[in-house]
Amino acid sequence: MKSLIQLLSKFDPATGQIAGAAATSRYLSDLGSCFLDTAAYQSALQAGNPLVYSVASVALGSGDGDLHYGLGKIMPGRVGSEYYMTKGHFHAWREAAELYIGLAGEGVMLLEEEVSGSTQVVPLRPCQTVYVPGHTAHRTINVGSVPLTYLGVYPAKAGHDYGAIARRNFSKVLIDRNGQPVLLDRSAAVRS
Ligand code: S6P
Ligand code: ZN
Repeated sequence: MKSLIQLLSKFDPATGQIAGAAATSRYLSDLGSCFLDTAAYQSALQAGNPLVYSVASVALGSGDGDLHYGLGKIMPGRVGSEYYMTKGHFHAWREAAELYIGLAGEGVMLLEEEVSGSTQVVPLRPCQTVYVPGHTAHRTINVGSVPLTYLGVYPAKAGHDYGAIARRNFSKVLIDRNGQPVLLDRSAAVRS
């Protein structure tokens, strides 16, 4: 049996930390291939290199039936008219689904199915869950004015595949138009 300290975790949505868990921080300079407006990205970087998001992860076991989970915290902000967001990934083990649980703030999940390329935008808010099926790239976006925090629970063997998204990015972008998030085709957004 695992010890109580392993079975129980204490997390703080305000700080984005889980007691005793390692955290990964992503700064603006880590997200070069994510944003549509490269000029806005370069000028934002010249002004500084802010923290865009952090993820504290708990990875207790590695067996087929084990679960890992993470606490994500995405800061409010924009690059040009695009909101701060995560890099986004497929799971390396494509069958792996994931459950997101909204804790604070106002977010959106951008889902893109690998084979069909079909896209869905699903709100991520406190006391709401978003089920991310397998074979689906997922990116989390803060469309609000306060930090967005959430838990993501996934099979231990899910892994992360960032490569496919780094090469071609998501086919859709979520743009702030007059204070409202609007979904556009990436190709159309480039021209607009
Ligand atoms: C892991 C899960 C989340 C993300 C986190 C950051 O499967 O989906 O914990 O790792 O939202 O996103 P990303 O794309 O930088 O890993
Ligand atoms: Zn994931």
